[in-house]
Amino acid sequence: MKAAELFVKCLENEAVEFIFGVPGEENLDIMDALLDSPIRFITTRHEQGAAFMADVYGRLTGKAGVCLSTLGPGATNLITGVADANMDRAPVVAIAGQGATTRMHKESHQILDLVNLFRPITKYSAQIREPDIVTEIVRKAFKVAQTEKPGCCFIDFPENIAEAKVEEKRPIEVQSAYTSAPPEAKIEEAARIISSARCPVIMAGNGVIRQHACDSLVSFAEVLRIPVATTFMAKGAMPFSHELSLGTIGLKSRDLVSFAFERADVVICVGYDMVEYHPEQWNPNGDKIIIHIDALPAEVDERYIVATGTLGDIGEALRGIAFRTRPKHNSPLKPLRRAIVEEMARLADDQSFPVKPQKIVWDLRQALAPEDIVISDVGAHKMWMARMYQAERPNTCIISNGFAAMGIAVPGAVAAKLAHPDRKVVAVTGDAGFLMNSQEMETALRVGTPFVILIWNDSEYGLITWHQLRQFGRPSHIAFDNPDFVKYAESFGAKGYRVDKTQDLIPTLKRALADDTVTVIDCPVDYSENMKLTQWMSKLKSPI
Ligand SMILES: Cc1ncc(C[n+]2csc(CCOP(=O)(O)OP(=O)(O)O)c2C)c(N)n1
Ligand SMILES: [Mg+2]
Repeated sequence: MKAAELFVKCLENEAVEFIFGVPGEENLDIMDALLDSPIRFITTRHEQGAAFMADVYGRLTGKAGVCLSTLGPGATNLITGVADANMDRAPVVAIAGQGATTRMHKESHQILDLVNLFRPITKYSAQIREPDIVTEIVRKAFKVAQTEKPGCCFIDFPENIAEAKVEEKRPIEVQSAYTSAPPEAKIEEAARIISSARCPVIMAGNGVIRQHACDSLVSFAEVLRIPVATTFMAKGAMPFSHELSLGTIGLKSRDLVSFAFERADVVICVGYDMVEYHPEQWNPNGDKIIIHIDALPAEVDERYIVATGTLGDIGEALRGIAFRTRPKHNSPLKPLRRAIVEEMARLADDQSFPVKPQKIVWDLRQALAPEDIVISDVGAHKMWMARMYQAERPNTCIISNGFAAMGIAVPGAVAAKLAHPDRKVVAVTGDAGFLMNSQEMETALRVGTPFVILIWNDSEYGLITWHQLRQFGRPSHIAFDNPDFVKYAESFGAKGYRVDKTQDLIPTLKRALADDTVTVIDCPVDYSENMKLTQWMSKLKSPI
């Protein structure tokens, strides 16, 4: 058999369902071998789209998403999505074709040293130099990508190796690395600290979702009566409707939830990655007693000096600590929840136009069921979604907050619909981020993944305007013109709607969700609320 055929067998052995990618000259043998495989190839319109699809598929399923490109420019186009997956801890295996090993030592058409190019944005980057090592490289890439903390692995596959004959052999058996239970002594120590805490609070990060420890988190909070704030990427780890939920933390300004951290003496960080929300933001004086509950040791940071920690299975740790801790009767943080819930609903009935961000988020929540999935792009809209979207279940509000790359929402929605065909999917995006990967609407229509794209239209790089106004009081080079998004959608064969008055938003969302095709909703947004929020936050008084 050819090495390319063995390679595809190895992917089947890893239970790969989809490969997202763009075919090229240097991956001809893989593309041909895929014709005889049950793996579904999703042909995308840009390699960045393919990488974002693999990224979101990996994040939603815990199984590595797979993307594929050709060498040189195809591979460099993968980079943003690969870096995003790696920093957001999404398991991904990225594969690129490569020129023959007989021309790699010299200046040669489209050849780049891809293994080194991908090294800083992956956990493992390797070239298949011999047909014989296909099985080991593929197994290693999947194992490393899927092991805590997950991330991206890169495989460079030269064309002459792909077409070379290889002795028929079996792929290596799939074994997942086992996460051990944390040591008893550390559990005892954590329980001791929490028992004597005056005002503990929990910061839940994406590790809780990755390790399927959400139920354990909720029981832990309930048994010990400790309120929980989630990071952007942990939205839904604790249902927002739960009386112990304080919603989401992560804005760089002091929001209501920040008061919980100002007041707390002990912060219990569970599955928390500081790439999302720097400790400087919530522990400026470095005086919090920090308990670190995660699979791996904490990153070094001046403001994250750990009092104790448990390494290993998060669910086991939470159950063990809850069992040994003396619960408090009432948290002093309780009144904070009331203020947070009130703030969420403050503009629920606002009918002004353009639509206020708070109202868009509110109406979107009303239009969707708890298990439906929204994927936010990156911009001011992401801040509002993170702050105000009430997620009830894990992995129902996907936000990129490690690398935070614009352009993820539309391709991400394709992957979400493929991973969960039974749920509704909405891509929430700015007008700028939308046009970065809007070509994947064609992919979505061709492969049959209906979803709604909700564009917050401000004809600006809104988040950057917000930062500029805050820092310098005047905007610099942030305005642009948009195409007619309705006609643009229609030109793809998708459906387009424009929201002309705020009352129309909910009915339009409902109609679009029922359309069973790709739909675009052009929704004008009133971003004067951004600076109003900044001013409101600067005057905020603690309700506790
Ligand atoms: C690929 C990429 N380029 C640039 C940025 C920096 N950036 C973050 S948000 C933003 C503006 C986003 O504009 P838009 O998509 O219209 O969303 P809005 O802020 O208006 O809601 C920019 C330029 C980024 N995060 N990712
Ligand atoms: Mg915008």
